[in-house]
Amino acid sequence: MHSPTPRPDLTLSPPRIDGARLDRRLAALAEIGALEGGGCSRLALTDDDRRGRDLVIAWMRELGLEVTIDRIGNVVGRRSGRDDSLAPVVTGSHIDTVRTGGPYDGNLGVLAGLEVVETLNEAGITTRRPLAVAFFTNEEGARFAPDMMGSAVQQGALDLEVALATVGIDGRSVGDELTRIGYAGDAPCELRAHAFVELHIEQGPVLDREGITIGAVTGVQGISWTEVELRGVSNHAGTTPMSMRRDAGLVAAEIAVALRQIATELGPPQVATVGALTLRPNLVNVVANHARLTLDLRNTDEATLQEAERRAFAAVDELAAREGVTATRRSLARFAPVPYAEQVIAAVEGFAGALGHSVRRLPSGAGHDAQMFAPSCPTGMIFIPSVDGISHNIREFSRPEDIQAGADVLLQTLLQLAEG
Ligand code: HGY
Ligand code: MN
Ligand code: MN
Repeated sequence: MHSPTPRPDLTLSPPRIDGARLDRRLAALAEIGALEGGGCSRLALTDDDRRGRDLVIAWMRELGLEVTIDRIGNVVGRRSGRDDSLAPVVTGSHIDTVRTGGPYDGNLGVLAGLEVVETLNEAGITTRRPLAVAFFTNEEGARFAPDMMGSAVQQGALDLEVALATVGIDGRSVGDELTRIGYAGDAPCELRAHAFVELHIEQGPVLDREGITIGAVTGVQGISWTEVELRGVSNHAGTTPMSMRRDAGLVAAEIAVALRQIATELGPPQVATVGALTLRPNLVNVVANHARLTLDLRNTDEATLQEAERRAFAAVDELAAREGVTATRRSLARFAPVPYAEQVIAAVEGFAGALGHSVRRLPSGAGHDAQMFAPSCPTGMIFIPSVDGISHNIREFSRPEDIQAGADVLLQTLLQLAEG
């Protein structure tokens, strides 16, 4: 599935990024929220997220970018072009992580954007259009659902007040936490881009398994997140006959098994995950009277994703009724599949080839901030391999040579778009 030979009309601009400098910034940012044994944890709007934000903004200012912070806490560093009346070409990603985060998920896209800026500064290149490097609030959605929250608000896919009122898994609201960490900005949430390109690790096994360096991402699969609450009856684990139980813990476990069965029946690319599960009272000798669990369903095809939801919700209702447990559902996030622009996909493919890298097209299994820009401007993503396909895991790793390759393709793609 390697790419066709480079298109003749793709001329490479001279500069190349400084991969060692980019690696140093990645390592420095990964120090913030560093975990024992590697990886980092910077859940959105925590003190560690604030420290990460402060560091990246300091770098933005060192590079001469004009920094703005909007009302949902998105940070945009803008670099002037020859004609500042034109809409900017934007790149970026996120610097919040999951609890078991690696150093590259999101961070690579933001810091590669800064590396592009520093490379252009050194080369004395001023693009026709302004460039902007952004990081978006709460891309992960692990503390506050939905994911891609900041970019969704900025691009008009989520109401600002709804987002600010969102209460997270620890009972605090987005608005309160933004204020607490000092990132409740005053700029309006309305960045309009001429085009948007995001560099990101694949977070899956495809490129690594096929030995391919660059992914020209064709789009993002649909995402459905649902919170399920189960209410049963707590009782003594020793004295209560099995026939008399209303065991919320049992039903939660059966739902997890049912989800795996649904994904197996529908076949790839359907995926289904129960990622969060808490029982109450969560004691060895008490039948659980309450369970909270989350359902994460994804598919590249909207109709199949809806079928997966139908089967999952039916399973929740049937399994709960069989055990005499009540079930309630609440949607946490719902995004339809998003296609990226052929113009950008082809540019990524062409520049990867022109730079001598193997490249293939593939969809994204993970959600990304880029998908929020796709409805309003030409948008695309560049993937580099995740070794062993590992991500959302402290063992997440991408090779320096692949980081160099991805950032060079980003530079070339941004330069082409910024002259358009
Ligand atoms: O869940 C996702 O797809 C992303 O990591 N927010
Ligand atoms: Mn990410
Ligand atoms: Mn992630």
